[in-house]
Amino acid sequence: MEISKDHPRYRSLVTRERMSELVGKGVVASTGLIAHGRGEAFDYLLGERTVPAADDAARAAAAHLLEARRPVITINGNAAGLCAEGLISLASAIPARLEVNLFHRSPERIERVCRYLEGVGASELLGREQDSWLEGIASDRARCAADGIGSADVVLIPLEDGDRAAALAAAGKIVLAVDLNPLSRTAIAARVAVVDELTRAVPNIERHVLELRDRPEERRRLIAAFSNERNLEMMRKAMCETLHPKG
Ligand code: PTJ
Repeated sequence: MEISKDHPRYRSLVTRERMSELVGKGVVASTGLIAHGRGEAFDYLLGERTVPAADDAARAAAAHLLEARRPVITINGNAAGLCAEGLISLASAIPARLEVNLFHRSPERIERVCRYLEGVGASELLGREQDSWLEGIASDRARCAADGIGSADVVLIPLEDGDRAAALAAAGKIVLAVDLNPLSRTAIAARVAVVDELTRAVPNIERHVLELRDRPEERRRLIAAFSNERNLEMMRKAMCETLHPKG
């Protein structure tokens, strides 16, 4: 479809077109478009910008990623379709492993998502071999890579489903989420939920990683001071303020 650059929703329309094409290629799940639409609705409530509380969460997430012994970033179809290059760049800045881990999984789809990521520069991807299990999930969605999620201490999960976020937390991992829905089970289960649109959140986390790299004391101070509950409350307030502007 031809989209005019003058259209006020140009960026959103181009992203929708790309996500829809990637459904055709088997990278994005068909229900991924529904998840994307839900994300867009929450982003409207944020004014489609990174609000200060989301930036605080991004900085706390960066601090955790740098303090981790074995940090892993998981990638599903939506995350690949929206932000493949950004996630690859973030992983190399930390450095962290990248693991493809899908909700709607089949060996063919895992292969397609891996190839898509490799096509835009990913190397040493985990996820083709799923030789470990997460306790607390009663389906093959519990499967993960022993060298990745299985042995990670800190896991960044963009756009994850609530069951797996809770299972990762129950397995003793520090869960960092990027999810525009501040009411989601994922956001609530996370140690740090960054309530921001993925393509804004990922480069922002990377910026904080670069700033905090040589500042271990500040990292530990940020981690100790961060309350996910309080941050989610601020994010809900930010959304209410868009709905009911003062003055
Ligand atoms: O590729 P698969 O098979 O692993 O499937 C991926 C999806 C996303 C379909 C699957 O994990 C799923 O169904 O997720 P949920 O439970 O719909 O949750 C997705 C969450 O991401 C929702 O809370 C959305 O609000 C949020 N979200 C959607 N788009 C964005 C977003 N958050 C940040 N940035 C976005 N662009």
